[in-house]
Amino acid sequence: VRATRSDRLDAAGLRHAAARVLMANWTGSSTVPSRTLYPHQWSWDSAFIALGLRHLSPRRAQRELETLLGAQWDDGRLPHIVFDAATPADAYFPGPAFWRAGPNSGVRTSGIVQPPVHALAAWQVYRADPAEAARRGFLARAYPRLAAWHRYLGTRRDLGGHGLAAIVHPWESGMDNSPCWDGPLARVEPVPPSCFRRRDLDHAASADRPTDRDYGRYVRLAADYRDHGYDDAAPHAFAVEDPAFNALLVLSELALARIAEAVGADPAPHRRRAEEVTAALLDRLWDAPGGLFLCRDLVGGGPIREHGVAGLVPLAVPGLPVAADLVRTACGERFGLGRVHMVPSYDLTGHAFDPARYWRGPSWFNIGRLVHLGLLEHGESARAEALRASMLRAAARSDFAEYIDPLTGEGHGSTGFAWTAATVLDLLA
Ligand code: 9YW
Repeated sequence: VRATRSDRLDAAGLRHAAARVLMANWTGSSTVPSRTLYPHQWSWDSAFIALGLRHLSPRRAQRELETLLGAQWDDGRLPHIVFDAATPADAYFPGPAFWRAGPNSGVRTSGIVQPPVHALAAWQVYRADPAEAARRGFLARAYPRLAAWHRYLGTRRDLGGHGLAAIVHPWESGMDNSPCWDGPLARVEPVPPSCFRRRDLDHAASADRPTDRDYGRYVRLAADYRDHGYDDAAPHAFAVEDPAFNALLVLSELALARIAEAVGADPAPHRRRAEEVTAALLDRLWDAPGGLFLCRDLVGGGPIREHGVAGLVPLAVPGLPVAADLVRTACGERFGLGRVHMVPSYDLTGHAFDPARYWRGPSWFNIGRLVHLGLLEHGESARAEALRASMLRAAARSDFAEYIDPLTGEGHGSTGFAWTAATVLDLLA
């Protein structure tokens, strides 16, 4: 994909290159985020990938989501990884032998979850080709599974008891080593590095990745959850309400209401739930002085006073009453919208800001797309267009990098990254 390194790449060339990335990462039933770093199916990646794939092949986009939904557990949870049986078990850590998990169908999965982008993706995939979707019964089969997934989040995961879904592991946020987790993680005793062998460092620079100490804590939390049988009622050393996770739940409930209508079910409970989660977001996580949503620590108690990009994601919620404040924060010194490349994952002025290390500063394409949708939703079309141009430029220059340095635009992590390519297709459609 050498041609994509050019700054002057035309839209057709970029679209073609993005399609090539998605085709190269397709396994036959789903798409791997990266051939090197992440050789299985990841939950929220698949939703973003389906949003891009729908422009190439609505049928393949349906299949992507169906493969993930096929790995759903009896309690309704959608696992964050579905392991590809044809890939060597030790290609990724922690692999199937660590999680010892999966639904009764025999598919091997992890036992934690990721943000609920799936109903949102399913609705848009349906709309890309309603006739093909109807022929395959796509929505009718997806609806009960998506509804069960949301029910799981609304019941077993309402650990705070105020209507928000809680995450019980940093990986569940999708923003693994965000500085927002430093405080809550400080209470977790890391397992010694000798207890595991990281595979990510075979494929990426260690300065770009979480530290060994982070990994020791991730492994401890995941092993404890596993050893409690993935029981959400068991004690948790880490439990947090995250604004991005819950904002995506709102968007997905709204999409599920549309899906319900299309399949002849009652949309009202989904609309009601979207309203309830929005109200709880405002009530529990909004920080008016900072103009940003904050994460809330359910174990230590109280808001986590770190400014992560998760706090900007609720901008995508239609009718959000504090949208103007969020736009102001996005354009201010903390996130520098319009002055840096895309949207940084963490406060540019924050004590922990690092432009290269994963979720501690770098800009990510899936998040950029959500902020872009939020700007469009709230009538900020000029800013949305500038962000879109920044994303297309960054993807082209970085060979579809996993993430980029917000200060220089330089790519980091793996290249040929699936949701980067999918987001490009979505932005060019
Ligand atoms: C890991 C696959 C996943 C993403 C996450 C990202 C990373 C897995 O990769 O987590 O091994 O650290 O943080 O958002 O879904 O792309």
